[in-house]
Amino acid sequence: MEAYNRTVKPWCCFSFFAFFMTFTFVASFTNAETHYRTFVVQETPVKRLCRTHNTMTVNGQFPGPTLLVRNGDSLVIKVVNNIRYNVTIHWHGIRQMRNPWADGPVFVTQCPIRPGGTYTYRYTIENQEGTLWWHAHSQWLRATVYGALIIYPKLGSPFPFTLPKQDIPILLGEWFDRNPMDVLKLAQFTGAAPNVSDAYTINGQPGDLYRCSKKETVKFSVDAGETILLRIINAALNQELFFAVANHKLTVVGADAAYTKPFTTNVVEIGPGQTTNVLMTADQRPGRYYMAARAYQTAQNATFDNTTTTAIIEYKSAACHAKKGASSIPILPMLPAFNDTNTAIAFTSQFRSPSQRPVPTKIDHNLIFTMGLGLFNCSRPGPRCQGPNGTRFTASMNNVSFVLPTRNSIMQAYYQGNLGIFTANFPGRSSRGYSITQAMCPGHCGNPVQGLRFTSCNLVPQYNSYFKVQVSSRLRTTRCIFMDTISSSLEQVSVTLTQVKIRQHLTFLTLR
Ligand SMILES: [Cu+2]
Repeated sequence: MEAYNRTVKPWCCFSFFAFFMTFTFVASFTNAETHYRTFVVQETPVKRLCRTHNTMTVNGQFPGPTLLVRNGDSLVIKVVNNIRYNVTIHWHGIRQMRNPWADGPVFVTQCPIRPGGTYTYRYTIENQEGTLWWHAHSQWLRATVYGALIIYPKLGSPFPFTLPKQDIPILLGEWFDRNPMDVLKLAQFTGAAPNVSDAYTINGQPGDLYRCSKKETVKFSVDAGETILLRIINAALNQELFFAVANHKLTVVGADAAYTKPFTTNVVEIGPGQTTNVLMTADQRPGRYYMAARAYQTAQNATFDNTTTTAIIEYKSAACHAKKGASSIPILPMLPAFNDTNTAIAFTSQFRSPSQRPVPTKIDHNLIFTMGLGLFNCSRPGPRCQGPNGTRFTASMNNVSFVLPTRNSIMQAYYQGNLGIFTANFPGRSSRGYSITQAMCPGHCGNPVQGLRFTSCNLVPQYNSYFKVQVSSRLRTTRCIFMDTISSSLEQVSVTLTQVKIRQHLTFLTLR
């Protein structure tokens, strides 16, 4: 008791302050949770487009389980491989600060989990909020092995908008009416473009417009006047997509686990890997409205899946209206033309940070990445050269094509100083001159140097070093991207027949 009667002396203040700080520090940690999950990768019968396939899934679910976490939480996910292929899981968009071993690209940050094997991913979410997703990162397993990763703010931290009661992940995918692994294998053998998908899907279902799919079309019930949050994730393998909801405006509030300055749009354009959060108010006549997605495709003469996937937004009061004789056939949204680049650019150019941020002006490194799909000349025509005019398609960056190691992962090799696995001289610009502002590459764009293994370890910047990176697809746009830091995460960028688009951040690039 006596202690309480003492006059407060400065050291007391200090000790109280220290206690307060320690308490706050500990409290901020105790608020964070650790989520333990087991992902069993397994074959599961899945029927789509009238046929049942033994589909690769996680825990028998397609799409896979949704992870719900908070900023600051840790995840411990044990992956058990019960399929006949090697597998890894990538946590798409997670910065993986100090956790590069948990990033997942096969033979880049880790060796694959072999059939029968397990691997436990451990990482912490650091200053990211919004929508991300996870997917397999070995060959084309990601066609069906994927799910949403939703990051809420820390307990007690507010959203920058009122969080609607209905918070709905919308996973857009591509469905192949054959084993996607075989589709890839065939393309890698022939050198020609891989077969296109047979359907797009919303939360795993193609929707009303495809054969044998009507009954399982995904439906969302809404109250008239209510606002819902749609977390749109493009989990398609290669295809950029347009997305819209008939008669309803969408307000973009976030993308790729970052908030954005809100803007309203009729249509969303979204590249593979990207996520876009939109608010939608059910302010139309009670009824049934399709949400729909289809391709945005600019590559000339390239075949693509030109079908349309749908799900239904159904006003709860619409059932009564239907009884009164009103039509219950949903209204389809007007989607832009497949090659409507103006609409795509009008959409993406509206992205702004919610608050003004200083743009770094001191540039330490200036890199120009030219990415595209080249043609590799074969010495003589044959079954392995079935690309245009007896060539093989070869993705390249700065005219260097990438070959995955088979004996070790690049990062392991880097840490072990095993220089036989990679080279550290990846060029900061293309060896050939290109007009990087030209929309299309005139004629033949040159052959990539094939078979060079590279890693950009020599370019790993220190925290806070500034990079100015100009990314140029030889097929479309030029963008400048500033990065305040690059995590040691390695992100695969798919270079396909279409364009490459990188919206927000660029980590490492590996081409297949
Ligand atoms: Cu990814």
